[in-house]
Amino acid sequence: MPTIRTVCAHDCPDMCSLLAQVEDGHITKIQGDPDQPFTAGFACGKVTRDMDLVYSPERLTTPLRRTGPKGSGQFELITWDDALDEIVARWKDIFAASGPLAVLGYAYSAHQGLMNRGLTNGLFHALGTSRLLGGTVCDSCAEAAWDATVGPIGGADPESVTESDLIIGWGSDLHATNVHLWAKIEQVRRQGVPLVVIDPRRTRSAAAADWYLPIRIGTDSALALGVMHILVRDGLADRAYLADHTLGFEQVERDILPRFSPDRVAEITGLPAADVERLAAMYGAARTPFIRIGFGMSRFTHGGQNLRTVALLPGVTGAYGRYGGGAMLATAASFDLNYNAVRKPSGPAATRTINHLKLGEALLDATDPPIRALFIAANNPAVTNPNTAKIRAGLAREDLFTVVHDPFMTATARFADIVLPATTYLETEDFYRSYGTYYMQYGQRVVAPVGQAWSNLRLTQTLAARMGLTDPVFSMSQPEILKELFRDAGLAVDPATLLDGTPVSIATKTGQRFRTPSGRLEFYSQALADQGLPPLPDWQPDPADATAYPLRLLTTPGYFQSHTAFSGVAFLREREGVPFAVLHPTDAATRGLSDGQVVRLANDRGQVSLRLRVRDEVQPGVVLVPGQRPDEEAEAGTVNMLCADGYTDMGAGATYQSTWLEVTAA
Ligand SMILES: Nc1nc2c(c(=O)[nH]1)N[C@H]1C(S)=C(S)[C@@H](COP(=O)(O)OP(=O)(O)OC[C@H]3O[C@@H](n4cnc5c(=O)[nH]c(N)nc54)[C@H](O)[C@@H]3O)O[C@H]1N2
Ligand SMILES: Nc1nc2c(c(=O)[nH]1)N[C@H]1C(S)=C(S)[C@@H](COP(=O)(O)OP(=O)(O)OC[C@H]3O[C@@H](n4cnc5c(=O)[nH]c(N)nc54)[C@H](O)[C@@H]3O)O[C@H]1N2
Ligand code: SF4
Ligand SMILES: [Mo]
Repeated sequence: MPTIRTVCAHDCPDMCSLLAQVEDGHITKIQGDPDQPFTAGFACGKVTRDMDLVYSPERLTTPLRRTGPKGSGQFELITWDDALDEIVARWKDIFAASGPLAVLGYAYSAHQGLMNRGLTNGLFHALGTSRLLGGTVCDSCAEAAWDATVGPIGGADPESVTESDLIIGWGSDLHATNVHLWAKIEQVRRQGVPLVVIDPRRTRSAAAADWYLPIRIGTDSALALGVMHILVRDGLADRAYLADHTLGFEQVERDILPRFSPDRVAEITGLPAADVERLAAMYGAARTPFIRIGFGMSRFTHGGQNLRTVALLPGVTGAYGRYGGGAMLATAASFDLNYNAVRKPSGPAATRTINHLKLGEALLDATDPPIRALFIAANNPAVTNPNTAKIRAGLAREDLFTVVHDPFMTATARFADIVLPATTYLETEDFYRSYGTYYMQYGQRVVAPVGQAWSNLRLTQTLAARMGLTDPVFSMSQPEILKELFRDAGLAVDPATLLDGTPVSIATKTGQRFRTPSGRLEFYSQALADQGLPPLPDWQPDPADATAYPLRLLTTPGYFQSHTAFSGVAFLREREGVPFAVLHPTDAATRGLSDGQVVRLANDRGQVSLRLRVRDEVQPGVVLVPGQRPDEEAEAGTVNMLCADGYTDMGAGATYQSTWLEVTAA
């Protein structure tokens, strides 16, 4: 029975190397590859079920054309030829009447392959349409904050934790979102290295840690500054490292740190002052403390400042200079590939961009020209974007020509005029580079497409040809595109050696390098000052603190669901359980609410009905809703109906955690 090595393409930092067993053209088993050290022979509990994703009875298998009102979900079967004829005819009409800016390409990250993901964006770049300013729903704030501090370069290698003497999971539920790093950390803990978790939710990672700090949402910068205050006070700052590798620490020391005494930090964070002292003492005593920074702490109004301040901490003790120490947010920026060959084959350098978070506004309000056609792939904004009511109002426009390419009939696809069946990654061939490790790997197609499903690559290349684009990349095979990705790239690797699927690591054992304008870790950032942002790390209360609603929303990842990418797998939906909200016992008691009842979560944007769980997993004042579950799985609605769609201070990112609401009996 053949075993095919491939790469997991789900949006996940681990980027596992997988072994898939195939019998009579059918996948029978998926497991982790023992020959990739990070994957280490196991795949997560979601992906070992990916046969059920591929062969889900809910898969779309043919193109569909809308027959009922928008959003009604009424469709008829059509052929691929008819679907493509209609799309191309409509786009050409719109180009002629309103220009290419009236079309919006809105494709995102559900297939992490550089070709299947990148070339869809390349199509819209070459066509000169309005383009998606992507990733603001996810990592744009965190990345902008990291770039302003460390520079556009990856952080500490997760495989270096074998050399760490203290590990801090700071705003990242590794058990859910980075399970292979969790496994590595477990090994190191057996040798006595402590794991500290700092998170407003007592996550599974927090419950299993050596020490858990239940921090108040959005106050990590205050905690980091409190730790710095104590390090300086106790003579634990590495003055030589600060002088040689950092910029502006003396200003922080003079103007900022005096305001962050342990007592004030305790007031802000909700942690006892003694715990702030203990954390600083532990951090100061460690030689190679490793901080895994998650995106969670960036998803509120001051998220950039919050994350950036945490990323500065390893500079104070010089931990950035030692293998095993430092901080890791992501690694992708270290892969110097020729991405433009795929993402920008031709087309205007500048065009109208639409922030990923503002699809609703763009569809409802854009003028000059208004958006008349929308193409969505690998993205389910009717569930995963904040302020969902606005998104759905935009998608419901009868005069908008919407095409959705997805393996499943999603909430978004139900609003489409044409729905096109997409393959899953197991039915595609592609090249991958991780965003949470330093591996890159070529992934083979495991099985032929199910039904009439097409890959993103095939659809993109076909549409490009029919729209008259002649860029060579639109007619290249995957191995040919691979060569382009390495042409004039910073990585000295012969792409031909990658085609056999061997995982290759680009990790080095040096200390952290900095790619900021100064070439140093920037406590003072002129780039931020130039944008009118505070150039020094600091903490400010959230501006929405004065809201009329008493409870603050916390949204977190699902353990057996990743956004909506696995919602077509019945087994995983059941494992995740019915969508629920969590309140602390005191908040439940003051509202007369009890465990198990259906409650209504409401604010000015909308209302959602969920099962209530009463637990001290969160602090008073917080309502936790894990995952983004589609409406039909919940009592009513989906969490993003409540979520704020404002921008973060950096990177114009999402502010899910700047959402306030009330919970009552349904
Ligand atoms: N199982 C699973 N895996 C996933 C995903 C999934 O949904 N499910 N999503 C994938 C994707 S697309 C991404 S981007 C990554 C995201 O993975 P992460 O970087 O881990 O980010 P988040 O999912 O935002 O949340 C991580 C943690 O941040 C905490 N948090 C929220 N606000 C704060 C705060 O103010 N301070 C602190 N200290 N912590 C805070 C939350 O409680 C949560 O436990 O994971 C990927 N992997
Ligand atoms: N409230 C709240 N909302 C959030 C978050 C949060 O923490 N809180 N997290 C945000 C984050 S980090 C992210 S990344 C976004 C994710 O949001 P989305 O990008 O919308 O992610 P998914 O729900 O996984 O939807 C991806 C879609 O792509 C489809 N798909 C899978 N493979 C392929 C393929 O190969 N080709 C095509 N064409 N389609 C495919 C899937 O079936 C699914 O419908 O959600 C964000 N939304
Ligand atoms: S841990 Fe992440 S990369 Fe690995 S199999 Fe699961 S989803 Fe894929
Ligand atoms: Mo994400």
